[in-house]
Amino acid sequence: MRSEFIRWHVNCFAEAGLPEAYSACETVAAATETKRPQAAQKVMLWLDPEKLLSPVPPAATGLSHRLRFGLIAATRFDMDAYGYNRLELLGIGTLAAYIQERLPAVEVIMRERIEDLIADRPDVIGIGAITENYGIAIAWAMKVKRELDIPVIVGGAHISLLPLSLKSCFDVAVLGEGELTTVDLLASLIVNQGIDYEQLERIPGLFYYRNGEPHFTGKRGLIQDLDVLPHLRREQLPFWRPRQDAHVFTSRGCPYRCNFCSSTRLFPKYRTHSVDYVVQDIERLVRVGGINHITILDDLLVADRRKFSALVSRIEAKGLNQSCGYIILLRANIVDDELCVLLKRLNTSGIVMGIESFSDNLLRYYNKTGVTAAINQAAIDKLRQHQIRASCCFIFGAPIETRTDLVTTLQAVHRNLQDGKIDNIYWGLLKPYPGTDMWDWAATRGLVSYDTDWERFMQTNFDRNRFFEDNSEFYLCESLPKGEFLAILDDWFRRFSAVKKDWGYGYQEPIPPSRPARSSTRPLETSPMPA
Ligand code: B12
Ligand code: SF4
Repeated sequence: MRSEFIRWHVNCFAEAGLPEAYSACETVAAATETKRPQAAQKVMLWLDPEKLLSPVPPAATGLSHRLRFGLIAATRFDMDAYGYNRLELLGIGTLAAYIQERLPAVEVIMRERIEDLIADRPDVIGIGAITENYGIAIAWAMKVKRELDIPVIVGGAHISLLPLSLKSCFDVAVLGEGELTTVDLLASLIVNQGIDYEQLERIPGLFYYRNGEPHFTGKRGLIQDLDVLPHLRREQLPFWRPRQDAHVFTSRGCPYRCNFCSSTRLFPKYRTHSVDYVVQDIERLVRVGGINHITILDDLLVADRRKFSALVSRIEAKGLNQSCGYIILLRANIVDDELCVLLKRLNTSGIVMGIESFSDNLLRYYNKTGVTAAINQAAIDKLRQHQIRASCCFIFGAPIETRTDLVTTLQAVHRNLQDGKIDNIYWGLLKPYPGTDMWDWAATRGLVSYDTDWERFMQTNFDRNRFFEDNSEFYLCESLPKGEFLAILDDWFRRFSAVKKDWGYGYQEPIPPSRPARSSTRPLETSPMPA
């Protein structure tokens, strides 16, 4: 009788085309065969496709218990010079929306501060982190363990790219795209009334330690059709404040593979939402939310030119480019007249382009396929010709970067600033992000490990004093001594300031070394995990 019941549900999911719920259901089925059949049946009810389509309150399903899932992104509050940490959080937002739709009996609680989340006393907490904030995630998980002693899950870019850095304060890690795996994981937590590692083995996409041994449950397939993801309600997201600008995603992944970038390792296949989906999202923001400025945060929105062109036409047809301006991210080798015309039609107020360097040697080193110094310049010229404001990103301090490479780049930036072709520059030192070739390079030299001080990955405020004082800023360049490198930057950055006062961020005049050291979020824990 019980197996009939299960088969019926499994078929429902298959028919409804819900492969991820199907796999959750399989997990439940396994649990039913072995233990707690009643709990499993309850989950089956929650997963019922009809209820998925119109979520009902748990009371209507006759359930006495909801799983309360606290979800938070590790965030710095001490240093936020550029407001990065204050943007509405789309990553955990997408995850929350999907869980709420697929598991209506799970209550997702999102907070900005860990203290507030703990005060809500959820049953399970999930923490997301990029590398620079992973130390914060560890400190928060330890706090949760101390104060609530409940399961703590970790997800996000850092752990996905470096699972072996998982610490004992986390019970389990969700690797890569989180939606499908987290739904299965929460279903398992409900059925098994906590973490049952034997059951977790059946859920692909997880990583955990058991008896000191690492366990990876296998690769989780990517979501093929991104439109299965519910539209975000931004006003429910942490760090959403009444404002006139918003952020949008239309795709995941990028067809290129620059060697310093981890995006393509995180989302290995390039996939896009349908034009309809994106236009609906934008329309709601503009017409209902009164938004008049949208940053499209895709790694490379215009990678699919045909789709981009269709998107522009639809936005135009609906008049969504009249009261609203857009910012998008570009790559030099795809900039041409046709693209610039599309950008103008979209009412693009500015673009951000990863130039990285004006040295062909370095561009090759970075694996910037299809990009040379001349192509970088041609793209800047073309954008200028079409009067599109360009902010450009640069990376300094590659292992092979010579004085000539560095000066060539800085000279070209200076010239473009003088000619009014670059509006703004963003720059950073090359960092060996986990999952990239640069991580491997640094690891073989003993510069990084699973216990690195993750704060060293902070990009947003280069601290020139730390750069000298305690080696806490990465300096990977092997061709130029630190002092010489910094003297060159100082020299050119002053020249930039003479041309344009607000040419970019992240540069400070030298500060006397007597200044107090900045606070550290270095994890307190010494982990028993293998390094
Ligand atoms: C948009 C973006 C930004 C925006 C952030 C806007 C915002 N409101 O969130 C801005 C421009 C501000 C930004 C800044 C920076 N970014 Co950024 N950014 C991105 C980008 C392009 C998209 C992030 C995103 O929202 N993705 C979409 C969502 C759906 O994915 P997600 O957040 O990873 O979440 C999924 C999973 O990771 C998982 N998940 C996430 N959290 C959790 C939590 C739990 C509990 C679970 C179970 C699962 C889970 O499930 C989610 C759904 O699938 C990514 C690249 C990428 N393609 O992802 C880089 C990326 C995250 N950024 C990166 C970096 C390095 C930075 C900067 C340091 C760059 C700089 N030079 O200053 C700063 C630091 C910002 C900061 N302090 O937080 C790196 C991080 C690498 C790393 N290992 O840490 C990435 C991967 C790009 C790269 N170059 O490699 N960034
Ligand atoms: S083009 Fe941009 S997103 Fe794509 S791999 Fe290069 S740096 Fe990463």
